[in-house]
Amino acid sequence: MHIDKHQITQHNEQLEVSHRRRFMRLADELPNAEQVIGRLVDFEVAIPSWALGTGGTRFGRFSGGGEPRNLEEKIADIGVLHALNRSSGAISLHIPWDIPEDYAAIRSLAQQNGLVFDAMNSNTFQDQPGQTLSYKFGSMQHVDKAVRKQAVEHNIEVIKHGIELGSKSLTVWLADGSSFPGQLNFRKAFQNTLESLQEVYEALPGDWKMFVEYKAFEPNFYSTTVGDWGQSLLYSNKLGDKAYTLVDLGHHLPNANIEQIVALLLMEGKLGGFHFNDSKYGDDDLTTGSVKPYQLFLIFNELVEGMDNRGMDHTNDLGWMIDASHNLKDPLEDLLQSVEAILIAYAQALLVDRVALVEAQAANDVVRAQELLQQAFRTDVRPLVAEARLRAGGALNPLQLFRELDVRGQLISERGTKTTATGL
Ligand code: RM4
Ligand code: MN
Ligand code: MN
Repeated sequence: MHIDKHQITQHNEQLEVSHRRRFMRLADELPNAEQVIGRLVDFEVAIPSWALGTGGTRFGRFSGGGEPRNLEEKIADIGVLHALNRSSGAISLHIPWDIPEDYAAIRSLAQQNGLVFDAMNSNTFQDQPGQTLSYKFGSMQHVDKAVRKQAVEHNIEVIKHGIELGSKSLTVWLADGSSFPGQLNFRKAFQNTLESLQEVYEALPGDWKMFVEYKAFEPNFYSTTVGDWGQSLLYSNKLGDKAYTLVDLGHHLPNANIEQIVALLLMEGKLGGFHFNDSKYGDDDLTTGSVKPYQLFLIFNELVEGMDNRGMDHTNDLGWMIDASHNLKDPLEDLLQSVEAILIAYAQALLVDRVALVEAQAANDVVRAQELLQQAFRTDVRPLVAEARLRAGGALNPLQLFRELDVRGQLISERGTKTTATGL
């Protein structure tokens, strides 16, 4: 499945007149439309290899048709997304689900699709066929040194695959924790995990980053060994300059103030990566922006303010990634929606009048401060996002074109109706 330039051009020609009208009206009202467009053109969000198949719940999995059967097909799927929106030019691999057989071939396939390799993910939350020791009672925290060693070696293996592909970061998410009080000694579990992470850190190339992802609960339900941003920050501070905290939006307890967490991690120079998704209750992994778009905007507001405060490059200094996995929608349509929601929230955050906000805060003008944020949030920035995409060579309406071209139908005829992507 490949999308030709002329198919995009043809689609854009049909929508051009009405787009131009809406865009001109909006650009006219905004003081910084061109600057926002420039930022949007540069912005990239990595796509996780495990989001391309239909996700399941613990009760069942309903595979969709045409799911990618191997790494090559996953790269092709993300190539389609990137051709449509020009903002998904990176793939994040999960090992062992995506072990490359031929590095050079995979690198060149990615290049043909305009993709680079984002963070590599290790997996010590499942036992693999033929694995010597089990992770049933944890991996890096395990009471048995031999299990910890196996987990460390797996992570070093993942780094090696990443080096071959040109990745520059490793994300470690651990399912480690306990489900019953008394099961674990919290301090020992922490120390064991720290020691294991230190060994992995030692193997990290000089220009790599390590992201320590936290999660409040699940699969363990009493304690998690990297359970919140405080614990993740402890680990990354102890590990060193190449270690950072990774925030996954779905990994907090209900109603957590994620925007405040983001602000403080940025202040400490310890925010490294970001996993976008949305949720109502727990780690629901729903489409980004589908449930709480205002929260997404408030998070972006802190991201933009905090990155600017430290002189950070918006596109490259943080690892941006979607981490969602769905069981109702076409995964590719879902990802197109997520990327769009991210770009919308980012554009809105770029519209906040920062000078006026600082003044309102200094004057304790609470009403004005709220008005300034909501003025930005209530602006329909979709024409700016579409204009950025147009200038970057993408489709004015990626989702519409995806359906017009019957991409899923073509994938089903290429791959069949009963394919199952490796992953969760
Ligand atoms: C976890 C976490 C990780 C991802 C796995 C598949 O809940 O979000 O980032 O590696 O799911
Ligand atoms: Mn995640
Ligand atoms: Mn998750």
